[in-house]
Amino acid sequence: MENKDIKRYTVTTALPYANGPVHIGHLAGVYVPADIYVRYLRANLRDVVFIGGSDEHGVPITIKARKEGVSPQDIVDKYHGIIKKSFEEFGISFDIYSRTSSPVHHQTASAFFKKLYDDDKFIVKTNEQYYDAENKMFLADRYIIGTCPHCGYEKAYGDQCESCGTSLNATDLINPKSAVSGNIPVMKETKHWYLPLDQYEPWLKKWIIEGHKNDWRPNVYGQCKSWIDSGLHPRAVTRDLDWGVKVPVEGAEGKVLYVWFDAPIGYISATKELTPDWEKYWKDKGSKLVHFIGKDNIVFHCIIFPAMLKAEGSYILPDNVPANEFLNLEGDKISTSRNWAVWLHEYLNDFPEKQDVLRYVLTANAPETKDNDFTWKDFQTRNNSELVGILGNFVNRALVLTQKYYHGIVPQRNELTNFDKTVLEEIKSFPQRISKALETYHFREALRELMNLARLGNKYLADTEPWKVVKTDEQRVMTIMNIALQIVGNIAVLGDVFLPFSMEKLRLMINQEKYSWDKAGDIDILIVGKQLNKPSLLFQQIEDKEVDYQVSKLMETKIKNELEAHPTKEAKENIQFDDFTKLDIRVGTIIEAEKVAKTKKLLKLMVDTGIDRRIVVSGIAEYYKPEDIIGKQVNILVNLAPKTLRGIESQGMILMAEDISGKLVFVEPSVQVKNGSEVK
Ligand code: B3M
Ligand code: ZN
Repeated sequence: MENKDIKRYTVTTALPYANGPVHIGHLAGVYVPADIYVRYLRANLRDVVFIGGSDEHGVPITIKARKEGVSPQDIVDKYHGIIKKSFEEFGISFDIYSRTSSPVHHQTASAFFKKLYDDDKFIVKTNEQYYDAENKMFLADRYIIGTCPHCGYEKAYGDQCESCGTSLNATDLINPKSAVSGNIPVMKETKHWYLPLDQYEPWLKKWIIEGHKNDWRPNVYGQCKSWIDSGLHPRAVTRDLDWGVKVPVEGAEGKVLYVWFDAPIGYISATKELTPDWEKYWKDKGSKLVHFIGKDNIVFHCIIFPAMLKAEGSYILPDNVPANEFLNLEGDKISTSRNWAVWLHEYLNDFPEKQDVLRYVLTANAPETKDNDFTWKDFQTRNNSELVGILGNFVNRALVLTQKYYHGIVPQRNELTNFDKTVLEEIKSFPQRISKALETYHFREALRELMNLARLGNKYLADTEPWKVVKTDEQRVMTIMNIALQIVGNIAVLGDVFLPFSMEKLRLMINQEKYSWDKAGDIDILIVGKQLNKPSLLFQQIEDKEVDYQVSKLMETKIKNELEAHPTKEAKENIQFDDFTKLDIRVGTIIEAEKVAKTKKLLKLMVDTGIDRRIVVSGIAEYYKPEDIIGKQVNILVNLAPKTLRGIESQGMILMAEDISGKLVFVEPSVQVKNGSEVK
């Protein structure tokens, strides 16, 4: 990558809504890769600002406040604090973590809108929008839920379908309903300001489709292209809500900026808060703007925000938007509302001081090109066989042997074998290998290269066997240990961008300051005669019981969710004893079973009721195979009027119950009883 013209970097991360804590999906998708990238830039002495903050406006916040019966300000105050702390604890090294409720942001966003307004960049439209008459409110964005016209997902929001990622207008939804009351909305007239995205289409085509075909990730480029190809339309940038940045023009009382208009401006406001020199990071052509986001935010960062910046006129545009796909958890989509997540604050409670383990696993398994799955088993394996088994093991062997043979003093290199020379050359190649991957946003590959350096160390020790040679050739062992230590010293420099907590520990062990990458690849990074400190283990094994506990926590959540999805029905109206005795329920045995042809759900059963043998058609084929239920005792209602199903007369009904997943299960007598025995 040619970086000669780039003087500085502006790196932003999506501003999470301050309506809940953050989980591993956030870290994996956005914050860990961004942090690695920024640590890499800093280690290469580049001028960089790393911007983060909470998104505190929009319907996600007000819906949460409504649910909890508190004010939106209460909600954002609470979660901004929790989120900020989680990021700090995981070493996400923001230069500033701000919030969009800050006065600087309100001024900045307001001024941005005003400039576009004054420059006539908006169109004004009055039209009818969905309105909840009972609650006297317009139903913007997530206040309206309905079926996505593109993928059929039934809980798509008025501004976006979270299932297929399409950005929507409320009127696109099929069967729209108010998220507040469930009511069917009415239409009511209102006036709004629109950004005419259609006018930016030719420019966007040139800029993205022609200009970024080769350097943007295929998933990002593909989404943009399909958006542009399907035609862009004016998009409202104001809303009838009372929580947000007030629209600063006449005739806009009771209106605020659309959250997706104000939130990305939050990156600019935060930079302003950080430094009076903010403009050079946003307006100087020599600055490179990079947005780290998740895939559901692509359209906003690649189309809408750039169009806003272009309309304003004085800003640079994003150079790249390395969006990740999603991380699933144990095979299921991460979901805040279903509590299907690993929350960062809970992780640190259960695995104190293991931030780097999570950073490592989430990078090694990063959803860079497709959705990936986080499993606790994989977490354990990667820790035990990679961090402990490869990296920790190599460093420990090198340092322990140095203590043992030389009281921790770096020995000199003597005569070099060809193998030594190749290994020394290879050490020199690693900075370039890792840097090439990082400059092009291939974080998994970069981490793999770091591990390859540790693998090289392990192989070098295994092949040279200093513990054997020490008995016969002391000169040789000095050389071997010197070379192994140069690998350790290089790991400490290169590894710092990925594993900052462990590399700080390692630097203490080897008495090494935090070098820039100028030092990386140096094969005399640990100089002869240097005194090293006593080593301790960099990583610890994670035991089965620790991950089993995590899995059991998730299983509890799953059961709880399923119970909630199938709430117990209320008792029916009372009946008299006589009504009950009219039911003739007997114990019978299934003696034959077969599928009813051309149906999915029906089984034809022959039941010995003790009274007779009769045919019953039962809707359980999805849950049971015929061969598995022959011989089973069941409860059967024998005096139900016969009914013909698919041409078969069904004479009775088998009693079933529903398990938590909704599956029908037999209600059987607890011991074998005589067929025909009455159930009463
Ligand atoms: N708050 C959406 C999200 O959390 C939104 C990102 C804003 S980035 C400017 O996914
Ligand atoms: Zn959809």
